[in-house]
Amino acid sequence: MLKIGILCYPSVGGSGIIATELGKMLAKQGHEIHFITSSMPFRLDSCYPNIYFHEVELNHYPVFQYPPYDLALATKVAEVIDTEKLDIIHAHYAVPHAICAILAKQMAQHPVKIVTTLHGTDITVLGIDLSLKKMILFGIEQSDAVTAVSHSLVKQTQEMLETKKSIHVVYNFVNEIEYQKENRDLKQKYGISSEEKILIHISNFRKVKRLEDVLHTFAIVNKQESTRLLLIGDGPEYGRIHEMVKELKLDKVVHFLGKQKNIPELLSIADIKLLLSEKESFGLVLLEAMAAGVPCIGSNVGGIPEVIEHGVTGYIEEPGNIKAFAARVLELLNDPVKWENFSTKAKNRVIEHFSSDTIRREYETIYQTVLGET
Ligand code: GMT
Repeated sequence: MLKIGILCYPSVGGSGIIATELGKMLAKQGHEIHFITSSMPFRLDSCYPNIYFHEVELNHYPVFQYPPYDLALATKVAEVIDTEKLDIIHAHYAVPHAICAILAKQMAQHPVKIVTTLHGTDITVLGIDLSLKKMILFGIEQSDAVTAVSHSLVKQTQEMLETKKSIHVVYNFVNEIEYQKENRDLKQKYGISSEEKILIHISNFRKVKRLEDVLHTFAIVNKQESTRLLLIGDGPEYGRIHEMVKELKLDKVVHFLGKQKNIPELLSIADIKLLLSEKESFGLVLLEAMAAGVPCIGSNVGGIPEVIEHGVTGYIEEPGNIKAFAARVLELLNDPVKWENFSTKAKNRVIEHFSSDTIRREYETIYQTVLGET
């Protein structure tokens, strides 16, 4: 059994969810898991006997103009490597986590291997910034193994950073059982009648998610079909989108639910999931919807086509093509037999291609390979 340190963003977000759920699964297999983060990962919601949490505390010495989080993290990681005799550090994101892991490895006495998982934003957003490019490249090249969550992200990383480093694709996954949870009463609780169909969008409301396209798509659909739109999440675009809803006179049919923990239950009342982003390395929310049997409509960018099987579990259209998105939504809403078929195939696709056990084993194999155990 291995001793694994996990570095991730503990807040809501796909990478934090993947890191935490992976840690929980590895712990179930008997590995000892050490989360080293700024606060308790939000999915670490009950007691797990072989999961440990090490909080990174900031130094507030007056000599620092800003408390240096990255240095505090590296110091803490080095301390945990030595005290717990860690075998592996699994860093989610090249910057800052892989960089901190590399620094920690140099400070620690105990030998450790570094596995870095790229989740997208470090390449598609930070990678474009020339001042960070060299550091991201350093983080990738100094890691003992690097994984990315889609083939598209591997290609983009290799092209953008001009690196020959081998990057393994390890897809994201969901806990399939969790997404079987149903709460049909929720529809009534939100004042939605049983005849009305529900479109759902879940994100951190960043510009890259193109929420205005979600709204405009919904506006076209709502003119023809009695529908509601659930917007789940919060972020920089929240205020602007709220204004747009008022301007479009959709405030009675668009529900802003903010950040929610009970995603599986909300998905159980949804009919279509929309993810119309400009950039998306994978789209974990699509997988969550598919696991709950909700057909997805997404934009043809990044890793989305690796998740949605076009014409089988959902549809993919060019980003910004609102008319095409709306036509696809109406096509599915107006054909219950097709909808049912897509729903079943979506669930099956999750089990066949994104099963949590398979993905956990893939990560275990990578750990064993870097440790020279295979
Ligand atoms: O989508 C976000 O803005 C959050 C970000 C994160 O770090 O959690 O998501 C990225 O990682 C997820 C987990 O691997 C992927 O499912 C998302 O597609 C990816 N987001 C982007 O590439 C924009």
